[in-house]
Amino acid sequence: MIKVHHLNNSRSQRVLWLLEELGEPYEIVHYKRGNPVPLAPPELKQVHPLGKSPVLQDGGKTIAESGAIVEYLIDTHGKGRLKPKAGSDDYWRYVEWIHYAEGSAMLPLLLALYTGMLGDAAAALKPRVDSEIANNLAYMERGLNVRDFFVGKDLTGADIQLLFVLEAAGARLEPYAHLMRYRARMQARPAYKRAIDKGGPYALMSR
Ligand SMILES: N[C@@H](CCC(=O)N[C@@H](CS)C(=O)NCC(=O)O)C(=O)O
Repeated sequence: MIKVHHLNNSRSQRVLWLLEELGEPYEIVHYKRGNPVPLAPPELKQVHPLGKSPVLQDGGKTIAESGAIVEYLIDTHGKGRLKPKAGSDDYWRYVEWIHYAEGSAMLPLLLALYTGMLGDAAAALKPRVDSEIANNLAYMERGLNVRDFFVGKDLTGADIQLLFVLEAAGARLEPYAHLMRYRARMQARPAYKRAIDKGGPYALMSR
């Protein structure tokens, strides 16, 4: 059976949500962030050398990186669902959004989180970090515009990857009406709620 190595308050929420959308049976191995330093416990390094979550195990394979896991699950267990037709324009938009989530959009949000911990020592970086966050949120806002989903007319893996970014943005999302509505709509999906029930309470740190 599929096994998800799940850290509380983390990107592995994406994987649980996706598995619930797919209706695929899975087992969760729970890990808890430390306190006061909210890092992953060392046991995760026994599953994958980086010691990060999510990690997926399926049929003898161990896969890290949420984007790779999302693509793997949709390609091997999706039965054609949750992705556009291979080779179509929508398919390449789907691939682009999936990579964009971790490759571009998360970086300034993580910088805000880390530099925020430095207080005044990081003041010189703040305008650049804030403007890059705004740049990315405005880009996603335009991407959604009149659509219900980031690609096509139905949920895809791109939505699974991007919702976490919008959650990590916290209150910074408020000026973006499409993104605000979209975030609420995705979080109201029954599969998303089942994933929260199984994965445990979920609250992200954001600055
Ligand atoms: N790009 C990776 C990021 C993985 C990652 O950094 N996961 C975080 C949780 S959101 C983690 O495990 N943090 C705990 C730590 O660094 O100790 C992905 O998308 O899976």
